[in-house]
Amino acid sequence: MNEQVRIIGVPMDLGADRRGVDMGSSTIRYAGLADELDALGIDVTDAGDLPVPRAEERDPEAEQPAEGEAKFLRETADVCTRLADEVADTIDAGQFPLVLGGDHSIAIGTAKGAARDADLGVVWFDAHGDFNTPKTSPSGNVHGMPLAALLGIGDFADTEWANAPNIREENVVLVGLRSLDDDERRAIRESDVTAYTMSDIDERGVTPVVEDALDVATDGTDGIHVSLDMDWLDPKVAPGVGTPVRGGVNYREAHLALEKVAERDENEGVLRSLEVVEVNAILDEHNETAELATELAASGLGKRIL
Ligand code: 5AB
Ligand code: MN
Ligand code: MN
Ligand code: MN
Repeated sequence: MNEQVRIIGVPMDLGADRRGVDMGSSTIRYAGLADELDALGIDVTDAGDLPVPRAEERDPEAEQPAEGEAKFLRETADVCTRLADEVADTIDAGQFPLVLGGDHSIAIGTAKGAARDADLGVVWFDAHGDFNTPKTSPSGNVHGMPLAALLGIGDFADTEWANAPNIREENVVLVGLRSLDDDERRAIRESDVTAYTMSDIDERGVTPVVEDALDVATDGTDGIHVSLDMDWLDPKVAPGVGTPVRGGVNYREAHLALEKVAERDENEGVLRSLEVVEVNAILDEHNETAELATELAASGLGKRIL
């Protein structure tokens, strides 16, 4: 593990239909992230939050997206372009980027930045596939599209700000799926990404599934990005998310998964970036989802019980 961590907040909610996810980075900081990492002997700097336009600031006369178009795509492109630069600069400076969302659309920027001068594997902990394109999306919300965007699927093929040629489908793994749209399911099946559902975790247990995921993501790559959507967890332990789906991993399974990431990184130095997204402060109960996000980041960065 890199001993120097740079926290980058992205108070983005334009990619989701719900307000409240823009406060995610504040609530995770408030839950004590810096102290938690400090206690691990990590040298923490906080870059603060990237500027993100608010939905209300938009010119009401501006054109609304038509059917088959994504909402706020231009604003999302601007934020993700800045974030990608910030992440790439952080890695160049010998620091480790820990990105706090915001909604999951920001993963386009994080992973694009981490893949700038490296072949990157991606481990995506999520209830959802995030594999929609503007054409297939039932909502138009970009937080349901970031993986398709990074892989240049459909209309995303020509989007320079999103399509990341250094990320190969063969090195992308989804873990914990339990809610897919029909076209999205088809697109995942047709692609070369690896997808583990909650049933795989139920049958095999979380450890072998995560170990397999890490094998896929690290195979022939220079490093991996781990993207943690808090709706990966069961809503009973992580109620503060905008798109909860029953039947997710429990508290201990989530910790175990992130501990496996840290263990692999300790042995092989594979982790290039980590992000935690989709914490919704308005829907949370006593900040418990933000606290859990903080704990899981610490587990991923090497916190051990003994
Ligand atoms: B999240 C849905 N598939 O595209 C869509 O939370 C939900 O980043 C997307 O995983 C959930 O709107 C996006 C219905
Ligand atoms: Mn999700
Ligand atoms: Mn997601
Ligand atoms: Mn969500």
